[in-house]
Amino acid sequence: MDNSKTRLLEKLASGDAQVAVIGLGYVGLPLAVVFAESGYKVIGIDLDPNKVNAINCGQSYIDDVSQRSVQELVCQHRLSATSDFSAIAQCDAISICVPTPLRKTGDPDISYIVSVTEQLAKYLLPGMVVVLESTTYPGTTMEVVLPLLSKSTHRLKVGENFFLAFSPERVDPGRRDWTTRTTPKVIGGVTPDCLEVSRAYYGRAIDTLVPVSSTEAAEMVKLLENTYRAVNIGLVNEVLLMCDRLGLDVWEVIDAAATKPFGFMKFTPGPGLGGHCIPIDPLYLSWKLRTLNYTARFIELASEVNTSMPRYWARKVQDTLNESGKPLKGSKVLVLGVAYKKDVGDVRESPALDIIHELTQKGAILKYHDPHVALLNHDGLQMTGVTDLHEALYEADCVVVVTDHSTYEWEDIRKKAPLLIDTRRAIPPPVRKTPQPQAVPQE
Ligand code: SAJ
Repeated sequence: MDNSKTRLLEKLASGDAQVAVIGLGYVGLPLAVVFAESGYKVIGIDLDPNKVNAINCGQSYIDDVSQRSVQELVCQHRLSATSDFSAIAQCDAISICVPTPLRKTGDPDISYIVSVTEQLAKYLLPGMVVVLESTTYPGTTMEVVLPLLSKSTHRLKVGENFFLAFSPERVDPGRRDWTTRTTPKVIGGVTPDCLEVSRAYYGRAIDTLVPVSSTEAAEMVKLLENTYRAVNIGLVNEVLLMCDRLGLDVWEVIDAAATKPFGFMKFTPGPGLGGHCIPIDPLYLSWKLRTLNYTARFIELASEVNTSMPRYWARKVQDTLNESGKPLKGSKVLVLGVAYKKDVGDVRESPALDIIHELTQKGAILKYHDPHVALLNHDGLQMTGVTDLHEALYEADCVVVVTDHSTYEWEDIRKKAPLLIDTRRAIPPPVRKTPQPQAVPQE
């Protein structure tokens, strides 16, 4: 009987294990730091030399990872980085945290997973454990990663002399209350021994593990989590469209519904869905189901509603200017916030980009301000953010709040903006007095 598992479990338990984290983005770097802080010696692997150099110089480029933590771990030689995959040969445990975007066709693009796994297979040795973290469709670990790793020249047998699992990332950029270490982590192995080994690997650094019966179950858990968000955001965006036609204030309706202490979870309408997860992950699931001749109707409908929101808000700008006798064409429009959500600097899939595109195409003159995004060079848009917000507010014909960063002085903006479209209800209307829920005196 191969004793790879026993030896690996001993290494992981002793803390002498050497760990590799492939992909050092908003998921991989926090994971590498948490592994190093738990006692492992960690080598981060990334193709981007800027990321590699920054880490080796003790710098963090991820808001949620402190400079100090990277500096200390690098000085203690518990964290380093390289672009050289051969470092894997010295490792006992490897985590893959690479992006899983969509192709232009809207189909899943797992090319990063494939290319990294092909590199990994060259250096995979008996006695290693591999965990895939990238969000992907159910079956990827078994149908794509496992066959590629099994091609290794070392006659590897999964569950016997090497171990493979899937554990979805749950990083919520900008969140302070739940961290990589404290957020419960789902994990599923190809075999029971794979699950046992990967739990020993992660259990040293993550407070709570949630084992499931397979890698496909773990892959599906993640997609359910993000589909749940996308569908509920789509629902409240449609409720906004309904309230618009009913002449109701959707935020008042949602705030009141949210007083229900059970059976309701508050989501808020907005400019549309941004980020590299929520707009994309559910489409991995609907794509997989289409290959099984099933149409994931909720996912496709939610995507249709969410992607229509930038056009809805651009029309609102046009109508508001029109009501004040100003054509959109030639009007100066100032967008406040271009990041995909508050208090982050990431513009990937940001609906602000679509709103800017839509208004520019109709002849408006666009400027933007975002305290986290000095330069916009994305999706064919190249703009420099204004630095003097107050001057920009006075110069604008219409101001659109797209991202409600916490640092904005909303009362000041309300006073200075000639016309204001608020896609986030960052600025409650001055007049509406929301009747506070009254506790009925007990008889
Ligand atoms: N949004 C709304 N209304 C809402 C909530 C969000 O319009 O009620 C918008 C946001 O403005 C943003 C988009 O949806 O543009 C996504 O928002 P998000 O809060 O889900 O942000 P992400 O994508 O950075 O993080 C999510 C994580 N969020 C939470 O759990 C709160 C989580 O689903 C995943 O850990 C992460 O994606 C991921 O990596 O999958």
